[in-house]
Amino acid sequence: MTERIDGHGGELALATLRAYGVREMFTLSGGHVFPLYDAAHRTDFPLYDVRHEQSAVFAAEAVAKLQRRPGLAVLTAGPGVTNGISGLTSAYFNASPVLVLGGRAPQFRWGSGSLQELDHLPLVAPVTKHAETVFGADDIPRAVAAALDAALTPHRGPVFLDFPLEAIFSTGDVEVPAGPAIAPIEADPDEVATAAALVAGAARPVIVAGSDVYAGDAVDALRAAAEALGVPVFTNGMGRGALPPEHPLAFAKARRVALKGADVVVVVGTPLDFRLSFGDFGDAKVVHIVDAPSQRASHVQPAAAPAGDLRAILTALADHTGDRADHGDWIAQLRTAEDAAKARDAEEMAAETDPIRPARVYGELRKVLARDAVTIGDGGDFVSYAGRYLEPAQPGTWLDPGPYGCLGTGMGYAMGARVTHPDRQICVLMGDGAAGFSLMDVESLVRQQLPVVIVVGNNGIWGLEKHPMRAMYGYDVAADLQPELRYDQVVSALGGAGETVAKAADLGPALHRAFDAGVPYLVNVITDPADAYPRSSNLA
Ligand SMILES: Cc1ncc(C[n+]2csc(CCOP(=O)(O)OP(=O)(O)O)c2C)c(N)n1
Ligand SMILES: [Mg+2]
Repeated sequence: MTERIDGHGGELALATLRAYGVREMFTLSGGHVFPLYDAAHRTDFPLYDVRHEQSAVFAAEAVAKLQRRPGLAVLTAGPGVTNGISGLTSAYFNASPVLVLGGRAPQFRWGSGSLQELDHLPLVAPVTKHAETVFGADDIPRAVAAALDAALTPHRGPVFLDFPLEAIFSTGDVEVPAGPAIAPIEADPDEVATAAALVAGAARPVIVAGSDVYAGDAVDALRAAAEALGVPVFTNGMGRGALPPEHPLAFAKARRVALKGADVVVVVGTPLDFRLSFGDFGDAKVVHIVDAPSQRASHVQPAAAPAGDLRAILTALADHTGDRADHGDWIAQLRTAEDAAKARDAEEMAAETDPIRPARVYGELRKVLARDAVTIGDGGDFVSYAGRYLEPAQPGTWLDPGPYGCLGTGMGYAMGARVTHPDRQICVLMGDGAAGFSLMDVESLVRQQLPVVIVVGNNGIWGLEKHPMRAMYGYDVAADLQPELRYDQVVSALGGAGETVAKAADLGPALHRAFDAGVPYLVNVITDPADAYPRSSNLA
């Protein structure tokens, strides 16, 4: 059902956004975008404002990632838009359907030197699926709909529109599009059949499932495929939690053993990038299942690469009727490796050291977190440990920055998660370095009554950089922060609360106080600066 709207540019945009399921905007004030605020204000459309535009875009991205629908950030002309570019880029790498609406200096005197007069398009074009300037109010609904269709079409991603001042402030009278109608991409059935036969016939198959499995609402189909073919499943990104940790086919810690021993590796819904040794798994055949042909890797020759609707492809795998090998011994072998690694981790998570090691922080946190808690990682080593020691129990409960690896997502992601889940635990795991990028946005969270818990791993250094630099050069520069800085007092000053913890035994009670606080609460854990996350490549 379409609707005719007679109103200013902001009203026309907002009516279209509503039709596409957008339910809130994240923004930082600027006169160029006032009509969008006016439209929101007059229709009780929730509006959340922040202290740095990066947080607005990250908040919109968290909504997009968690809810699988468009997230909206509204940024003012010039510096508002440029401050949002790291967020847009993260959304691009994460395939998140984020729409950024930008203000823009007036077109009628373009070139005369208006305030904040910048052509944003060349800057955002490389990191968006669609970027357009909309020159007339009447054209706004069409443009918003086209942008959102592009954002929601697999392979998903961010889009950008800007509105010259006179376009958004003037009025139009137009039909508003009805909402998204995204046709699923059908994979080549022969390629799907080849993939299914390869997996079913493999002696030692492994599935690695990533973010697009969740984004494509294919979690149940993944589980069905894994169960039908008896294949162990590892996950990354938003794929984490797709199988509950207690599921007999859910694995996390035996990854190295699995990828080394596998004869067929099925990577679904995530690129063959640095996180997966660029798709090089020795002699194993690679099946790469992607949500759009554009996502096929050019640096690897997979044995099969079906491209299309992930739910349909995985359902076809589950329905495979041909021969299948028994993988019982292989699964048992991996389970032994998994259990051994789990036992080692359990020891580390219980270790009583002084200073506290990050593992213990996660050991204590695991006792406090509910199964549906949303955990957010923003930092270096401290977040690598989070990835290792936390086991998301449900899909859609884990937010990491993704392959762009941008520090500073913390408070924006927290805002988007809190808006998405008003009643769940929201917990940000932050390096002390990362804290510097977004902690001021605690003020936004306090003011708008969006309580979250922040646990800082305070080692007084940019750990993920300091340790590798020392290893490479024998010295390090630009890698130190103030030791034992009271980040909790920063949060208290901004209207939240918090405390510093230096003894392992005090962690548990502090975390309980944090989740009961009802305001943004920062637990500032003084951790061991000598502790370095073991990794093969440290460049980040
Ligand atoms: C915006 C941005 N700047 C710089 C980096 C490079 N970088 C990656 S991890 C890291 C150190 C993070 O330090 P901290 O948050 O304190 O976590 P730690 O490693 O100490 O646990 C840096 C500087 C980055 N990824 N993103
Ligand atoms: Mg640090």
